[in-house]
Amino acid sequence: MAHKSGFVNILGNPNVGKSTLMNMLVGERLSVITAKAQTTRHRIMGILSGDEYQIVYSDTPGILNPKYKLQSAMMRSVDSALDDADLIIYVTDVVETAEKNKEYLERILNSVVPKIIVINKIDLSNQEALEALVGQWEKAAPGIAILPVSAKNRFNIDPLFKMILDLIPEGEPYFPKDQLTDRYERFFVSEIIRGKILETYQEEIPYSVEVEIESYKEEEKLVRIGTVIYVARDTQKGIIIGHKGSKLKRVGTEARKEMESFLGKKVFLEIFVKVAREWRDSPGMLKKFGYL
Ligand SMILES: Nc1nc2c(ncn2[C@@H]2O[C@H](COP(=O)(O)OP(=O)(O)OP(=O)(O)O)[C@@H](O)[C@H]2O)c(=O)[nH]1
Ligand SMILES: [Mg+2]
Repeated sequence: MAHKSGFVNILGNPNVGKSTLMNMLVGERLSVITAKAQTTRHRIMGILSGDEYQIVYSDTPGILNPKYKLQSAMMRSVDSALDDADLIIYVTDVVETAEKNKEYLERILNSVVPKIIVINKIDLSNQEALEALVGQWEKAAPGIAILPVSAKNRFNIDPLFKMILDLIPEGEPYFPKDQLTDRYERFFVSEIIRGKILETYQEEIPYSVEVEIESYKEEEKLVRIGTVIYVARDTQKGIIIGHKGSKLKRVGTEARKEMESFLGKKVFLEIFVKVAREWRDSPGMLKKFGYL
């Protein structure tokens, strides 16, 4: 068999399980998963290589109508994933219908790239409801393969992998076969903190936060990591820190533990909180944070 390789880009509305699916397909915890919508802000590649294939998955931010410049930048990374795909996996779930975000869906359906529609979270549904939903999707996307899965329970992930392998083109690998992603460790370390922030704080706070790694020093027995949490308003600083620093301390402890298991080394973690006023609408700050 000739070698196959391709870009398989995972798109869909917020919170449908795109990151969970990519992590399952790659077999590594690359993308942050939380119960909150808009967890993923960047396009993140997860590369799966075998002797005869290389699949370059891209996890992307959920599709939304941008309300500030950060969200516009997030949508540009979704658009870029529409452009360079060899195969698009459109992820939906048993909660939403084909009516949700129809405009963008039309754009995806009209693209010439091969597509698979994955209906995720079927563990939350029943046979009858699922059959009705599959029927809806068959009408909305005639001729396109539809596969119900449960990414969280790894149900139907192997059949999905076989479909993907079947649909990607023949070609040489794009990356060295031992490369897992296009991002450096620093990125994943900052994402671990952002994930903890998403889990710890309510309402606007997690969406107003950006995490920057200021220093990263690998020593023989430990990694020293200096980070800054940026908030968009003065009042948010106190909320992040919490009473006598309690909330931030919890975020720090949990993040450090996860970093240690990710890096396989002890971590010395320092976190500072700074205000970058309305950074989500500031081109300069968005550039500094790697969105532009
Ligand atoms: N019950 C159930 N929950 C799931 C499944 N897959 C993902 N989830 C949950 O759905 C939530 C969102 O998952 P993510 O993978 O972060 O979703 P996403 O599409 O990447 O979200 P954004 O990055 O915000 O667009 C998390 O709480 C997951 O645990 C599944 O198969 N079944
Ligand atoms: Mg995500």
